[in-house]
Formats: sequence, structure tokens, C-alpha cells
Amino acid sequence: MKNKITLIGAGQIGGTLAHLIALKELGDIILFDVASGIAKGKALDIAQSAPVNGFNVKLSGTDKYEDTKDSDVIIITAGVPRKPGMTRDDLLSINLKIIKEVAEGVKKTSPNAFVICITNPLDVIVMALQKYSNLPTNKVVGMAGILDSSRFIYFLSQELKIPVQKIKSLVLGGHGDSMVAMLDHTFIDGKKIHQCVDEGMISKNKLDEIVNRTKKGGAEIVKYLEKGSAFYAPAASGVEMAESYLKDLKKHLPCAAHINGQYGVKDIYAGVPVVIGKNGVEKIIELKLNKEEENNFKKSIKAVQELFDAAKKIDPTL
Ligand code: TXD
Repeated sequence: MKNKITLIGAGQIGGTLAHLIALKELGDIILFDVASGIAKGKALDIAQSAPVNGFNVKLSGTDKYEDTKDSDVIIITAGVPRKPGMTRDDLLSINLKIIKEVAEGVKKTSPNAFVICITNPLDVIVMALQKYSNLPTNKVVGMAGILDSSRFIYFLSQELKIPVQKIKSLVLGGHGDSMVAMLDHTFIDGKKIHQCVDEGMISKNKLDEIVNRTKKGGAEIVKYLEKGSAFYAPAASGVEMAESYLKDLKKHLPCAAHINGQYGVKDIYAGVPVVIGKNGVEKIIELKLNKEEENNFKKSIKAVQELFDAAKKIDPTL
């Protein structure tokens, strides 16, 4: 029995998700969008590449939740992306309304799905999604940390001229300017990044510059594109989460998960290292943070909480 994967939002990220999932044959794909023509057109276009790439999955497009019934995985990108000069937080009120509608649809038709939210402002939107849908917290998760960590690793690899496969790191906390590159958990070919600085492989200034470029990674692409925001790396990151769930890979991945006590934080969604397997978010991994990491993580949690308070002002039912 093939997996059923529904993509709610068939825009830039949704279309890329569909293409990647088809190429990896993770399951049959339903593209759902209020603009049903976009969903249907992209489904048909990708389906027509099957003879070329040899994948064997079904693709269809719809604007009816009934067609998405009993999905195994749902990946949500429904919402509006940033325009140049906008912050992720500027999207709050419009995307909050959209996620409320999506939550209703998902709750009614796929209450057992593993739900991955990508819509910004990510941490607050995934938290609102879980509250509106009342789906179990281990089955509702946000994608941001994999993307932020991937950007950070890419920038380091470019600077150090070392393949990305040889670099390990984690960017945690909120998906915004307060995100935290965990430098004590950053390894270049097995060597701690601080040791690389001490040995002159990279200067402290350059490292700080790369940390800042990572925080602004989305805005940099928005500025180039002028219309829309990043979608290839976000889609690749969402697929990694879906695959870890569907194949029970139990990968350790930085994701916006429901934190309830870990890291001294209660009842909030933010980026933490988690294990994703057949039961969804199976565990939150508690890293030993140094003082600086701990303080920055706390500041980031505070930023998410403040934005969630703003969301509650918009919708007091949250
Ligand atoms: O790391 C991350 N989490 C971020 C997330 C990385 C990059 C982009 N991030 C956010 O994802 C971005 O700020 C947006 O909030 C979402 C989706 O970005 P995308 O670039 O895919 O936006 P598009 O191309 O505008 O696609 C959004 C689609 C579009 O086709 C709309 O018609 C549809 O969402 N849409 C809806 N679908 C279903 N139901 C409703 N209500 C709806 N409203 C809009």
C-alpha cells in the first residue's frame, strides 16, 4: 500500500516538494491549493516527467479536503511569502487566518497524519496549527532548523573549502533573527569550530559574519528574487523530515517541536534537536549548552513567545 502524501499549498515550495517526493518515490502525492488550477497543473506536469525519470507514483491536484482523506503525511506551505523588506513576523496575521482554515480541514480528514508545517512565521504558525487542530504534539512539527543549519553549513563549507559532508552543526531556537548557531556543537571534519579559529583556519570575525548571514539567509534570497522567497532548500529540508517518518529512519534533526520541560522551556514550539521516526517526533534531544548558547537560546524562546502573544491578540481563541 503506497503512502499518501498531501501538500497543502502548491506554490513554489509545494511544487518543489511534489517533484522531490516523486523522484524519491516516497508515495502518491495530492497537491492541494485554493488555486486548484495551480495544484492540478503542477501535478500533471510532474506526472508527465515519470517516463523520463522512471518514478512510479500517482500525482493529482485538488481544492477539496475530501480528496486528501487519510493522508499519511501532510506538508503545509499554504500562506503568503515575504516581499523584499518584510520580516517573517510581518506575515503573522494573514498566515494565521490561513493556518486556522487548514487546521480545520486536516483535523477533519487526516487526524492520524504526520503534519509538517513550513509556513512562516514558522514557530508561531506551527504552534497555532497544533492548537487549532488539537492533533497530538508529537505528530505536528515545523520545518526551519534543517534549513537554517544547512545554510550555516553551506556558508562554512564555502569559506573553509571543505565539503559540506564533513561539517556538522545545528542552528536552533526560533526561525528568525534570534536563531542560534550552536558553535559548541559545530564540527569541521571532526574538529570543534573553536579549535579551527584558534588554529587560524577561520577568523572569529568571519565566523560571526557567517552566523549573521545565516540569520539573514532568507532575506538575502528574497532580495534577489524580488517576488517570492527561498523554495529549493526549504523543500529539500521538508522532504528529509517526511522521509525519516515514512521510513522510520529515526534521524536526529533540528525541527520546531513542542517543547514541554526540556531546556527549561514549557509548552512552546521552537527549534530543538529531535528524533523523527514512525511515531513522529519520538524524542527531544537535550544538548549540553554552554553559557552563551543557553542565554541565546533563552532569548530566542522569548522572541517566539512574544510573537505568540501577538498571535493571541489577533485570535484570543489560541
Ligand atoms: O524555513 C521555513 N519554514 C521558510 C518558510 C522557508 C521559506 C519560505 N517559508 C514560507 O513558506 C513562506 O514565508 C510562506 O509562508 C510559505 C510558502 O512559501 P511559498 O514560496 O511556497 O509561497 P507561494 O509560492 O505563494 O505558495 C503558497 C501557496 C499559494 O499557491 C496559495 O494559493 C496557497 O499557498 N494558499 C492556500 N492553499 C490552501 N489553503 C489556503 N487557505 C491557502 N491560502 C493560500
